[in-house]
Amino acid sequence: MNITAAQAKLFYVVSFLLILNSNAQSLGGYDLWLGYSKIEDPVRHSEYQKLTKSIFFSSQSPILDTARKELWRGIDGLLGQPPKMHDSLSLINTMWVSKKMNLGKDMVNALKADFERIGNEGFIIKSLTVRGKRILLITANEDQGILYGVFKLLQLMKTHKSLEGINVVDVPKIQLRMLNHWDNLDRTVERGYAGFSLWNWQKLPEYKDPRYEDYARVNASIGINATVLTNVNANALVLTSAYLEKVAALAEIFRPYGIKVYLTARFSAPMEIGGLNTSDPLDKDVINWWNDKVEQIYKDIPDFGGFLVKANSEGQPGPQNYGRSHVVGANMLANALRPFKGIVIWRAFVYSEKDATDRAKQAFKEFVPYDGKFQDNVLVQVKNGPIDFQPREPFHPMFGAMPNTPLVMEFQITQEYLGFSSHLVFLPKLFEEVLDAETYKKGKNATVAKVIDGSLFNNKISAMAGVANIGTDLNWTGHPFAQANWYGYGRLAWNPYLSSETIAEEWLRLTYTNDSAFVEPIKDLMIVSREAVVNYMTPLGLHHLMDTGHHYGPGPWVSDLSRPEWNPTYYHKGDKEGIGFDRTPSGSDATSQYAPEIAKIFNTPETCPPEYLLWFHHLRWDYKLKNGLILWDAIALKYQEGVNQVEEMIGIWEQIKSLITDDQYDEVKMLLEIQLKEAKWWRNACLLYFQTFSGRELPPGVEHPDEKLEFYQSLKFPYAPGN
Ligand code: BDP
Repeated sequence: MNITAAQAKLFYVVSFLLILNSNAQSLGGYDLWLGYSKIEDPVRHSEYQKLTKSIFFSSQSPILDTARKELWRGIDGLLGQPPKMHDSLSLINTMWVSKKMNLGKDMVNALKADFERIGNEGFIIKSLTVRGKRILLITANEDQGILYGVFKLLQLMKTHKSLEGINVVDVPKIQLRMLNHWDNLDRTVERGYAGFSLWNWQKLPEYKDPRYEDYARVNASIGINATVLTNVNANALVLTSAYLEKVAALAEIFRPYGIKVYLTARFSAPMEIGGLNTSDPLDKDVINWWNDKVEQIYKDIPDFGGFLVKANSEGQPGPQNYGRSHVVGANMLANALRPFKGIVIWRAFVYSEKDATDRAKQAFKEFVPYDGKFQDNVLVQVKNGPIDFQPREPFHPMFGAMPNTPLVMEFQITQEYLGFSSHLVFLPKLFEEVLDAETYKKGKNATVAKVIDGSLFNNKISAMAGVANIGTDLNWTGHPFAQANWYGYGRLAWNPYLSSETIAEEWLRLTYTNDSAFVEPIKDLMIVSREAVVNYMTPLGLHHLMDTGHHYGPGPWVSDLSRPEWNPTYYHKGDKEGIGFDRTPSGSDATSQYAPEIAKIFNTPETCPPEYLLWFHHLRWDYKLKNGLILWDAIALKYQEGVNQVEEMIGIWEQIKSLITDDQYDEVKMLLEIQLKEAKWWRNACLLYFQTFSGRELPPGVEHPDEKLEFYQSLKFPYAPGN
């Protein structure tokens, strides 16, 4: 077929427009997944224009105002012209945004079943015919549902989904979808790699940084409805009047976005800021102090969420300082909060240097006997694995073991053990692995997700928490792809059954472009990134090999720390014979904390999934794996595989160069080069060190380290961030 000059010109114009047809972020990533650049696809543009030509949106509340503002902003950006919005319903309206109570009886009846399903936060987006006219309806029982529905509609438009015959009924499966900020009052962020804390305590309450509202908006867009502002290693000062005023100012900004504020409560606060000489939870003065404190908080912040508490963990004060249990401590605070409908979230991250039991067993041992003893406004927050946010851990055995206590899943979004904000690691892959894990606690299909969403044991309250990776960096998260971890965490808190592939695709389309030439390969890159980091840091079930304090880089040789269970050598137990932690009945017997069906699988190296092999077994260097390799070779090849995977990731990134802006490309390219350098560093340091035990040569295919072990051991990082 011959093409004319005019056709050729048209082709170039269209191609040019297609390149522009991206959601390319402005302001170096500040927009996150919420940039609303104009949709150039003519078909979608005209479809959306027709549907949103005249919008009936009556807002009578702050949350509805937020929703209305967002809809206006989104349509203005996506379609290139502001929509016409009306407060009263008329025949010309092509779109209705309305709560159930403002809909006509007939429509409510027609949607009865949907309204019953969606609770307080769910929404319905539906294409309907009313008196012969097609309309697009967003409705919900409550304001918050409308807000989430508006965000959903804009996301559908951004990703060019047809709204023809649309029928979306969506409801969060988990009630409390929380961020945990490990932010200190001096604005440093424990384990934060994206700058300083967003909360400018010095200038609050008067100075309200516009960024606070942007923060709330972004969180609302993925359904996050709760935020703990302060570090679990808590500072009692935040509970003083001077700070509570500041907290109240933040709460006021977040309220129209449906986000409640929580604080961490330092257990010794009655002594530190209350002038008492004890913090014993059974002491009358202590009880009164907390009651008064809580009352004071609710005066300033009527919808205050409650307290998150790290007690008797890593040196933090707690009820055990007075010979009282976690239950007594948690219930005392729960009693203070109950009249105001506040809750206590009590962390189960406990292990003691005085207890010789395998650290992986201690939280279970301490908490499971308390099942059913906490007040009904207490939740127990459990990290995803039994040690500490490692690149890979088996799921925490507490999930499924406390049927009468609502358990909160605690994920770490900030990459403390996964390359800080320099490495591209797509965490929803890790989160999904944990959520999908089978507990066998009530027969088959009793996954961790079902424990968390309360469906397995009919818990009345459900929650998920993510340790935030957010800071003052222009793009919020340091690494542009770390934004995907924030996004993905929010999506999984909304629906823990979503697949990581779905999430990656959504995020890429919303953040970069709808061009599948970009989306498909980069989705693959994201999916492989989690396995890559496991391979180059801690393959085959190895864990806790990082350097001390800052946790940056490898330190498998560290063995001189004051607490035995802080030493990497405690975990890998490398010796002349072999390597790995025996957690079977012949060792620490940690496997007995799982259901027998799982314990059986973990207990024998032949049936144990290879990814957990050295988590549960101490094996000889020449142990033969199912794939025919001896253990030493398998470890070495896994480390190499991790490095190779990063090289592949770089190769994929190079291929998409022309599809995004130079700035977007360069930023990630430079970070991937750091990741590659550090992957090699991990491989070299760990293999050289383990080689001192195995005494074996590196197998063919594994690159030889360019430095000696002593070099890697000599590296020091006094200013590594987040410590
Ligand atoms: C560890 C972190 C430490 C936290 C602790 C916790 O290194 O900074 O305080 O977890 O979760 O992973 O309490």
